[in-house]
Amino acid sequence: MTSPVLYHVADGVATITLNRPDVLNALNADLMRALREAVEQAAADEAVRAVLLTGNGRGFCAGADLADRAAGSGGALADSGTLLRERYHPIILALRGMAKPVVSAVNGVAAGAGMSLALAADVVLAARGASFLQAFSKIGLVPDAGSTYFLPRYAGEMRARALAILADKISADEAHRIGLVWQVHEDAALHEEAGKLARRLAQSPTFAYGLIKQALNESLDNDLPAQLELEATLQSRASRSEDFREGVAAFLEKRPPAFKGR
Ligand code: T3D
Repeated sequence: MTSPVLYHVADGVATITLNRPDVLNALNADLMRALREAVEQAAADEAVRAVLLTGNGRGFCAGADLADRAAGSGGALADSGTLLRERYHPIILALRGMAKPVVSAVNGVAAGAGMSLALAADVVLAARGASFLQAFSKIGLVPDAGSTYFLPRYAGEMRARALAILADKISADEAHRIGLVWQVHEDAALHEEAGKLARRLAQSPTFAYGLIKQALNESLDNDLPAQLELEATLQSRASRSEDFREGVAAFLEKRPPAFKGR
């Protein structure tokens, strides 16, 4: 049987590919299980210093597999809240919380929880032909898997409300314009550009990246004194790292740094 998620490590980058192209990589129980395993493996593996999340075929991810839901996988009567807590939340929290950078390469449509998944990355790249859709309200659901957290923070409150309520599909260029995407690349170039970026990140100061993620994860929930204190605590740890010593030495010796990630 074909694996619903492909996992490949090279050059310090774990590439996780959603692999149900016939249904635009919709999230069924098997895919969710495999995705969680892949994300947790990437987070735990010290040889992995960056993660690249993408989709196989013409879609990135069409969100929850509605046929699977209708057919009763996970229990026809299963409560969506239970499914979210058991299947989705551990993945979103692991992507967000892992102490290494995550890049999503959105190769095609990202709908519903598929859009949430894309936005859970630290850097979102998209193909020009990709699109984004808060599909939830079209089927009488509420945005989930972090969409109501990420959207107002990235795009602002009005755009978050309009995207969630209207559920209109927006292009990659529009997503870039409103702050949901870092860069848009031509369709044929996305894979190469995303790989290049992930490999660059995998050569960079991973320990500091973990601390940067922590600072930004907590930023919008803190007031200024609390955030200043968090920065000082994290900087104290960063300044004791091998990479900091190497970074300063490389600067003074006018050579590129060779970061080890610790
Ligand atoms: O209870 C819970 O599970 C809670 C969790 C909820 C999380 C959620 O994500 S809810 C939102 C679920 N997702 C959607 O509602 C999106 C549904 N899909 C679409 O609206 C469209 O497919 C797209 C806009 C994403 C793409 O449209 P298009 O025209 O490019 O492709 P298509 O022809 O609609 O889809 C291609 C195939 O994929 C098609 O199969 P077929 O006809 O070739 O055999 C289609 O049925 C299948 N597909 C697309 N999305 C899903 C799907 N199959 C199952 N589940 C899907 N979500």
